[in-house]
Amino acid sequence: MQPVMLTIRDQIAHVVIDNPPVNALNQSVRAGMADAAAQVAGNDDIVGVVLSCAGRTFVSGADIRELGNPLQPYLPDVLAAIAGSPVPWVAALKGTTLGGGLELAMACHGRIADPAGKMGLPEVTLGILPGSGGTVRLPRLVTMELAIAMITGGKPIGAEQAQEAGLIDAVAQGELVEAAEAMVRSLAPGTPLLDRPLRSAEAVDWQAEEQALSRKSRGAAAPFEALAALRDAVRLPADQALAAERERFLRLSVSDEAKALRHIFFAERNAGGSLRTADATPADLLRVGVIGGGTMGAGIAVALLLAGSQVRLIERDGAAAATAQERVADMLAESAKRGVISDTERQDALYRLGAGDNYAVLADCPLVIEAVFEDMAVKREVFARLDAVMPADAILATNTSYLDVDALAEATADPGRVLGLHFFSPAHVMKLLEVVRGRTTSARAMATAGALARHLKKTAVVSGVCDGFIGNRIMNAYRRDCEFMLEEGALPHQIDAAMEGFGFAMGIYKVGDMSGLDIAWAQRKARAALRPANERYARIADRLCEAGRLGRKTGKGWYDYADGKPQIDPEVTRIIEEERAKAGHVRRDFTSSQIMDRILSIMQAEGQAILDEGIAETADDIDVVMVTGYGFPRHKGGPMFMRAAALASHGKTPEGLASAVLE
Ligand code: T1G
Repeated sequence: MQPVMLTIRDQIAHVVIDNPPVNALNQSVRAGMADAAAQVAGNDDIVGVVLSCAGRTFVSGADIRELGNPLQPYLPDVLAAIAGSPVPWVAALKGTTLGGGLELAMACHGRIADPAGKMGLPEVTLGILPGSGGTVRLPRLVTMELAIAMITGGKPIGAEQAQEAGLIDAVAQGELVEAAEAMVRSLAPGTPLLDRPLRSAEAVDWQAEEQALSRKSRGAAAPFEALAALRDAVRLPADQALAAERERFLRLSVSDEAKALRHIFFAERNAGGSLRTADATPADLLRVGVIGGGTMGAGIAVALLLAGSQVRLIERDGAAAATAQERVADMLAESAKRGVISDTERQDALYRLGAGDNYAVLADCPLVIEAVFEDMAVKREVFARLDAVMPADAILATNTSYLDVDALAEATADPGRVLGLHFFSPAHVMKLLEVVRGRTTSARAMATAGALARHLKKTAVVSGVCDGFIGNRIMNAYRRDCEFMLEEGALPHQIDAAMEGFGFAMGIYKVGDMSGLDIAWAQRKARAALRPANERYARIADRLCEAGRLGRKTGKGWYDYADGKPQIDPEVTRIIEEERAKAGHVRRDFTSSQIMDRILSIMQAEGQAILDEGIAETADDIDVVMVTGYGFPRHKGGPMFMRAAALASHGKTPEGLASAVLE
């Protein structure tokens, strides 16, 4: 089928792009559009063109699979033909008009959008910048200030704001294509967009914009290139600015950053492969039980409520249930305050919540998620009670970050219906979900986890059972090695600075202080007896905890927080030096790149072990876990991607990873 169709009705050409799922501008769409523009130019009967799309959305951008491999016809040439058309084109925008899609719309002479439409230039999130006139056309429609925000930040805006700002001419009240047709018939010829002046460009403080980007970008290059392209739009005539933008675009599309971001774009969409192929009917998610209303349980309840489920929240007694209910209400109020939901949605969500202490009410929930205290004995008791009340086909999930899901499953009458769900805190905000498949977890339990992830709009990855699953196991491995580096001569702030310089939002010691050092301490104590006597073990973290330094909550941890901010503490340095001496190490200096090389190689070795043991399904899934759940910089693509890229640059073939984006 042709991806671009042209039909003429009453002297109006209707050009329709039909390239599911998101009408990406691949080579055949570009060829079809070039053809349509030529047909329009060659037909004197046509007085105007309405450009629209089949399916749920207008064009959501260039085809990401073709980036870095430009094929003719090129988009800028197609857009120049449309902009220079003898008759006006009006773009009818619905769904998400993104990237090259918005550039296409801006090359048209009028734009009208569905009220729910969203428009943006998200190219920086793919390590590139708009490559077909976006940086030159957008600041002629909207103020330079908004153009900078949209292009360097990548976030789309809604139809109403787009109209107020000047990006579109109207929001359609009735049927979109009909409204577009009425617009094209009434459009008066105006000055071509590229001949118009920039809007409010003189008001911009470019240096301040650059400084603001430095604070946000965590070392990514594309936002700075995008800002520079916008500055070119001020300094250069439009045709030269277009050429300069194209040069930047072509250079960036083959950069390591762009390859890494394309890798993670597709890795996220392919994550949790076996959840999608599980051959069974998932449990219904209309009513879900949650046991435990602490931070985690309440967050899970909020996530479910926001997705439209009814939630039965169970606590150990009436008073605890009331507190849990309040916690959920507070979280919902916070979401409403931040504008994530409306007040009506907040009320509606609360209305679907029931809290109490009677397990019997769970009997009509096809799925129950337990999120009580992280202790095997406590969880076993909960599962025994669930066994007694739940119908035989209900699925029982445990929210755990460490515990042995198989051991818990064995404590129930039907281990097949048990699985682990590792949510990340706050559970209604964080996108990642580790689905832990036990030895005996059934296909139906897996299908239910897949349905739950889609329901909650989370990125789910499947993990086998092991200590810490994928994410915490890798984090524990490199945290342990960081302590060895402390023993050998590094200091906490140097390790944090190296990680932050690499692109982590926060180094491991600041993160530790924020979440508290006591949980990991309790785990180390619990496992002390199992540790082989000859295994290397650094006692520094234990010494801090023994001294009452449990992190921010006690005012001291790896840093001192006396004045709110993390300060280097000589007491910590002294403890490190004492432990270094005891371990018999001679102090040596570490550079930031030596620190990062070590952290990355530990992450990669542990990641490989996780793959070899069959704990993770793919190396890409490991990258998704580290990027979405553990602060690994997205623009580096994840530890396994970096390893594969390094191997490929030495002429070695990476095993099954990211090969599509490495050439
Ligand atoms: N190219 C190729 N495939 C794409 C695609 C794209 N641009 N966008 C989505 N897909 C696939 C995706 O892999 C998935 O496939 C399916 O469509 C549904 O996506 C010249 C250079 C549009 C908001 O950055 O933000 O234009 O997994 O699961 O949640 O200057 O996809 O089903 O096989 O995400 O409803 C700029 C990226 C490109 C938009 C829809 N455009 N896409 O979200 O579904 S660069 C973007 C999105 C550019 C110009 C430059 C989202 C979405 P599969 P989905 P969704």
